[in-house]
Amino acid sequence: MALELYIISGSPHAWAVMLGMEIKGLKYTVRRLDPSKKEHKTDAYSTLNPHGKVPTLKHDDTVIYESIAILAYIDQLSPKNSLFGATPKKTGLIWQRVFELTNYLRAPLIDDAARPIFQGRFTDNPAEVREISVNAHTALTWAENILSTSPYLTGNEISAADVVLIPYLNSFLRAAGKPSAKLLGEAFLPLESSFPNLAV
Ligand SMILES: N[C@@H](CCC(=O)N[C@@H](CS)C(=O)NCC(=O)O)C(=O)O
Repeated sequence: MALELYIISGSPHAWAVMLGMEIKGLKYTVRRLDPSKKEHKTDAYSTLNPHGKVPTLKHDDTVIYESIAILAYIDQLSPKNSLFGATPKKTGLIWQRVFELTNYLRAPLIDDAARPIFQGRFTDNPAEVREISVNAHTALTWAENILSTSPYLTGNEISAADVVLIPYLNSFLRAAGKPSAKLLGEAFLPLESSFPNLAV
């Protein structure tokens, strides 16, 4: 069985799948696309992913895109370290957390902060930075509170929820450390001081 994963360097959604692959102990080949050459917008790639986004997984004749769908797919390829839980209660909680992350944490951390910073279009208006900072703070406080009572987002074992959270958090922190985001960075860095449970 040949697993090929199409990624763009720095993509948090691709990182989530790569992290999932490691946790599941799966071997795979990385196909890195160069966004400066628009390799993710070619006709050939659009036959794999019509949205022109990464990640996309090719497994022999099967093609899956959307990072969380890929995580669900690879979870069934190996019994090692279940990502989506083995009981109704666990599975329900994991999916609840995954949706909470994509609905309430992704926009403040990635869409409104990390992506504009990396793309060189982050605002330098202090009032706007303040709003972005407050929203990111609210999102991270939600995760911090959960992690103050258990080591992972759904209990004592790592799950798909943590696999989704970790790349969002790391992408946000990497962006917040950039000189162009100094004002934002000051509110979050170092993470050990602002969110100690997220930092471990
Ligand atoms: N919902 C999608 C999001 C994928 C996504 O936004 N990928 C970004 C990289 S993190 C991308 O391909 N960006 C390139 C573009 O939009 O041109 C998923 O979870 O896979």
